[in-house]
Amino acid sequence: MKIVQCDFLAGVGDPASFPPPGLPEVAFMGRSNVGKSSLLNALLDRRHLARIGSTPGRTRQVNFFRVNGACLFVDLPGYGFSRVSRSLRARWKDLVEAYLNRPASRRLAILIVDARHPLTEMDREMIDWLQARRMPFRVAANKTDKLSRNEWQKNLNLNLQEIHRPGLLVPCSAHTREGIPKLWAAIDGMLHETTPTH
Ligand SMILES: Nc1nc2c(ncn2[C@@H]2O[C@H](COP(=O)(O)OP(=O)(O)OP(=O)(O)O)[C@@H](O)[C@H]2O)c(=O)[nH]1
Ligand SMILES: [Mg+2]
Repeated sequence: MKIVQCDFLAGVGDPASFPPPGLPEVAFMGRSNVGKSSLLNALLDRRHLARIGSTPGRTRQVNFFRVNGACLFVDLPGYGFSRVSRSLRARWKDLVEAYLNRPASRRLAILIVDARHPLTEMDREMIDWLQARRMPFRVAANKTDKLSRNEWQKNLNLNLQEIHRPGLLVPCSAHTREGIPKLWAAIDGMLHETTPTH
């Protein structure tokens, strides 16, 4: 898709305030600091649309961006950030679950994991959850620029084998833009429903 226009639609901290469902949605989810906002910006070729932080837990709301008037990109707050209170963690869970349970005409989830590490418990829970709900998704293994080819192959074989299925796992870098065309192919597939998205 050629991006002609994208803008911030809403930042929502309360499940009662989500925008009404209508347009297809691409949801960015994953551990805190893994690069969700950075990948969203890279896909849209905008540097500062979604706020990027060096402090984990930067995105605390569900942020909606309208793309070409054709779909919504949804930046979800990250999980697994250890230095937050239990009540904040519970709020996170309520908010993300409410978003995922919200009806959407069509939806693709992009679960972002760290290309350098094994999956976390929460990553696995997210995958199980997406599969149980039959929600189409991709796993974007981000920050590949921090690895040599050999190191990436090693982590892939050692730690990411369980999700290494053709089309599902997309090695990515928001910095070098590796994987961006593959993610776009998945998004376009969802939008046009010409190719299966799961
Ligand atoms: N080297 C490298 N750094 C990255 C990449 N993607 C993101 N980062 C860096 O990782 C840090 C976190 O990026 P964000 O995009 O804010 O991560 P996030 O997942 O949105 O974080 P939260 O909103 O806190 O959950 C920033 O310092 C980014 O510059 C990447 O592909 N390569
Ligand atoms: Mg973020």
